[in-house]
Amino acid sequence: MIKGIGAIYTVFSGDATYNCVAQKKTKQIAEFLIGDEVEFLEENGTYFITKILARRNFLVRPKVANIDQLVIIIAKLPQPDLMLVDKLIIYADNMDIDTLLVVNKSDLINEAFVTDIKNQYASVVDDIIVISAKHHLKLDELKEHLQNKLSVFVGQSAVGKSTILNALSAKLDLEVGELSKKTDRGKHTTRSAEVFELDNNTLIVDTPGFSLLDLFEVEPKKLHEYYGEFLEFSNDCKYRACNHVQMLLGECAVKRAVATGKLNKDRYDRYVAHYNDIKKRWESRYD
Ligand SMILES: Nc1nc2c(ncn2[C@@H]2O[C@H](COP(=O)(O)OP(=O)(O)OP(=O)(O)O)[C@@H](O)[C@H]2O)c(=O)[nH]1
Ligand SMILES: [Mg+2]
Ligand SMILES: [Zn+2]
Repeated sequence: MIKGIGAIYTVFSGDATYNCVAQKKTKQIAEFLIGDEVEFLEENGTYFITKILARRNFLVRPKVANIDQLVIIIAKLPQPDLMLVDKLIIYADNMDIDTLLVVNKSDLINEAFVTDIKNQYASVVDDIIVISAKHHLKLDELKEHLQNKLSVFVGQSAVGKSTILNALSAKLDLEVGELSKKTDRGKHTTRSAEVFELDNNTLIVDTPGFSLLDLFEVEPKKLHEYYGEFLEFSNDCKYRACNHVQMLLGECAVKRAVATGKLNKDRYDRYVAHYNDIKKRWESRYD
């Protein structure tokens, strides 16, 4: 896995790092992205990258490839925008990236908040952890999840993305912002995405706000496929192509599961809102 700076690329291989240069030929083939898996060889004391291996996924902005996990960070304040969390999970799912949901600022929350988040997301994301960056609580657990991976931190402004990074590494001193007293919202302190190396082979991209989201939009009739928790019920819907929105309770097993508390109602209600939203946009675009 590489981390590039200028014309020198740091390549992590096993426990060692190598400073490599691109072979002329390789350079012509493609541009390197952080996270690229490469082959390299040594010639007279210089290491040359000879090949970029196929990418599992990549982002254009920031330029990273082979992302292992999206670390979605929320807190009680700023008030979580769970529709945004839902969209990030869909985005990750589509790119085949794992998801870790981090509830930060545990010093400010009560049990009920955590229980609600777990009810909504336990079956949807790969893992949920509760930490406090400010008070250094459960950071070891977070570290374990990050080890030997390329992670991208995302979340609303002021949830504590940069604070977490500072807490994870004594080397870092990133700028952190306050919540606006008037609106209880963040001030977009981090301006551009940047990659940090915690250990060999452990890379983290800190991002501002939500620049990722505009890149991908699901087709309305496929949206339900991204709500994994619906799956065990949807086979019992009367119609195969049921979208779990317009159908009656008697026809839609997903709706019945919501009514009987087997599926989380908040998640389902946001699904309906999301569905109607993209449907409207698709219709105005293609009609
Ligand atoms: N109480 C408490 N406050 C925290 C915690 N973690 C971060 N904060 C505070 O949250 C505020 C925002 O933190 P940042 O790290 O700047 O948030 P960010 O997500 O990087 O925000 P942007 O860069 O704007 O996207 C700061 O005032 C931090 O001190 C925590 O665990 N507990
Ligand atoms: Mg920040
Ligand atoms: Zn249905």
